[in-house]
Amino acid sequence: MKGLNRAEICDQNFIEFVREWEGRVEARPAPSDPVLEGSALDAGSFVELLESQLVSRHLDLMARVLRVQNKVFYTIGSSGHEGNAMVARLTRHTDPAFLHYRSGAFMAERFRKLPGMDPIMDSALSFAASSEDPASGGRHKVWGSKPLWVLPQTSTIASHLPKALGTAVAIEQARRIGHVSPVPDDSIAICSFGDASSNHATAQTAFNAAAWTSYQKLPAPVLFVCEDNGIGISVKTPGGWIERNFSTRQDLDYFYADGLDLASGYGQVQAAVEHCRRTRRPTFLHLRTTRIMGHAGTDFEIEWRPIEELVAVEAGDPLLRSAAIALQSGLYSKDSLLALYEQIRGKCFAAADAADRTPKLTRLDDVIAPLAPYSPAEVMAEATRSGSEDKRLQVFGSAEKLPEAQPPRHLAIQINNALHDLFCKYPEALLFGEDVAQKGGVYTVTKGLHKAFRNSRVFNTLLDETMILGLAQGYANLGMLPIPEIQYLAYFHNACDQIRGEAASLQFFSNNQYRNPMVVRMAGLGYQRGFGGHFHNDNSISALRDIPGLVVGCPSRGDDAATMLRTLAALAKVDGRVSIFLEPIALYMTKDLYEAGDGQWLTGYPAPDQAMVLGEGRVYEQQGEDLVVFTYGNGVPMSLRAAREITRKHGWKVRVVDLRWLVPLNEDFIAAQAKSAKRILVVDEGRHSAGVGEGVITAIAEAGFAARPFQRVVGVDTYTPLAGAALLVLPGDGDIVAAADRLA
Ligand SMILES: Cc1ncc(C[n+]2csc(CCOP(=O)(O)OP(=O)(O)O)c2C)c(N)n1
Ligand SMILES: [Mg+2]
Repeated sequence: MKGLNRAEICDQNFIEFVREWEGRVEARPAPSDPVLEGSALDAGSFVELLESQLVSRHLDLMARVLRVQNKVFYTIGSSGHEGNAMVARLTRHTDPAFLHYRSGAFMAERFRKLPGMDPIMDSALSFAASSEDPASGGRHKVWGSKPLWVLPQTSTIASHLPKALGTAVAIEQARRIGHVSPVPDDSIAICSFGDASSNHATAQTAFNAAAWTSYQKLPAPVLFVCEDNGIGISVKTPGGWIERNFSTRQDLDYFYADGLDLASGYGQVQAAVEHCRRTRRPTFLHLRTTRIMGHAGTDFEIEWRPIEELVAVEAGDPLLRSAAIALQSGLYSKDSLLALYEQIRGKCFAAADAADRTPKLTRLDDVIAPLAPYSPAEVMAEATRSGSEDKRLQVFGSAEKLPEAQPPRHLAIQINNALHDLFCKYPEALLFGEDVAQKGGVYTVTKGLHKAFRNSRVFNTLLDETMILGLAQGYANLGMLPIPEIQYLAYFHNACDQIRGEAASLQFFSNNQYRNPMVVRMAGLGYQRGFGGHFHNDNSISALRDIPGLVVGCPSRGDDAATMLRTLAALAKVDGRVSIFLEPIALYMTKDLYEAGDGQWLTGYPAPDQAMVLGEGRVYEQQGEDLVVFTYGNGVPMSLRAAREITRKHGWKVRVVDLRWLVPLNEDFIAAQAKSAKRILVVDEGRHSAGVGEGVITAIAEAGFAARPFQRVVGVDTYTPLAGAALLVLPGDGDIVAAADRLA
């Protein structure tokens, strides 16, 4: 076999193995009989599983050949993992699946569950980055299918475990809140991953949260499938580690199955699946696999692994074992098996050829179309649609107690009122996070919700932001409206990938077939008097600004908070969007603007038929053209105070523009406001190199107004210190006045 690459050698190995096989042939079993004596697998199922395995293998082989011809753009394969077809066979196509990248055989097998589907052609379209690829529309090679409940996953290993658990929990939660679930009540969530990935923090948090859930006797029907091939790219997993690490965890029920042998593995997989479905307990299936043909087409194992080791691994190819079962059982002769092998190879190449001739993504607009869908009219109609009046009267107490009938109140109260209203309007809304239930949140913003809407809709989670956002994705996957809370902006950062890599990417990578809409509430920004230091006064906004498709709104006053929340919920419902509602902590309780007791930062509660247009800012003193101040959040009241002083000093009419929407920045709105400005000031409480101001300034410059006299007041590139020292690093009223002085 000189001159062959390892893929060609594995291919040859199969053919030679069949040709040279010399075992005893048994009496051919009937389709419903065990394929081999004592096996839980019947002959009919074996025949189909074998075919799924061969489809997967030939897709891999085809990809290796056509990659070099630039007709295929992905070579991470499934070879050695074909045993995962058993998991697909033993579960339903309505069991939501979050799959490892070595899931070719799982997919081929799941494709059988619905008529008229062709796994070979669909995969070929995906490999070829064809715009006709039914999974992602040519955006990525993903395992995904809308009708088959396979939600496409990113390449970030382990990042899908939290949402898989979230989906499992959501299956049960739907029943508790009377939500009509799109999948049957006794569904389970399936989640596969590699042995190396099981060590990842994101995986571990899902295992922990699953156990935490089942320990409390709450259902969490998730099947974690660890496909253990003993290696991660080139790093070996210590022998026995997976069993050692997972077999004795309480509240995570461990099962082992031999994924290299369909005859013995099938009953073992069946036991795990049945256990998960029946007990609704988190189940860990340790599936033995191997890795044939390296990590990917680019991994030339021959360069870094001893040849003896390679040969030994290749000898453990599960398709050789499947071939032996096929021959020994008498279901296939050598000739018929080799004919099947070649027939499937032919189909894969033919599909690849056809896929190569299909259109690719060639227009930018098409590439980004599913990223951030926006239907302004429908969103506004949904945002201004009031919930049931009866429900409101019941929740708020009486017509006199409705929030719009109350005197002006501060931000925290109006957010609280708006959340109560959203809960009246959307029976599928859920609010969860750390301390949000009985306590009503650290700042009492969620006070009363738990009492009014009960534990099934308002609940505390375990302390883990990754898991909070994973749960949110799970609820969203099943059509609920999650409103998770991240207690402080600083603590978003350790879970950021769940939004950046996962939630915000789903519409893009699924060509908008799957959506996980949510409104994430996040308390943040600086200026808390006498409390906190950095982690409670984090002003880092850039981590939110570079997430494609995300919407970030930041209200500075109570009425805006209410109308903005309605729009965010409508964006979720109508367009499936993921958004962040950034609540400036220091303004929660702020009542006064200019002088103590003036009550000028209190606002009335807008009636439920009012909402805010996405991207629209609030303008104070539209006629003010001598100086236009662009700002947001805490910068708004600061700038309004400074404006008074600037008018007194320089006689200028000053306009203050509250951007309100930080992502995406409304560049047209900014340009329109800049156009009539004689001087421009940007007041940005973010950091010098990573705030919002850079975006505002760019918008102004690109609109052609760069020549206007201009100043920026911005935070310093530092962590925020404790107590009074914080005010040294954050912009203050005086800094704004001083900047105006420089402009004068
Ligand atoms: C978070 C993250 N870190 C690193 C990588 C790069 N990477 C891709 S696959 C892989 C190894 C995974 O090994 P394992 O989980 O055992 O799965 P296998 O490939 O063996 O099936 C690594 C390190 C990644 N995709 N995601
Ligand atoms: Mg591995």
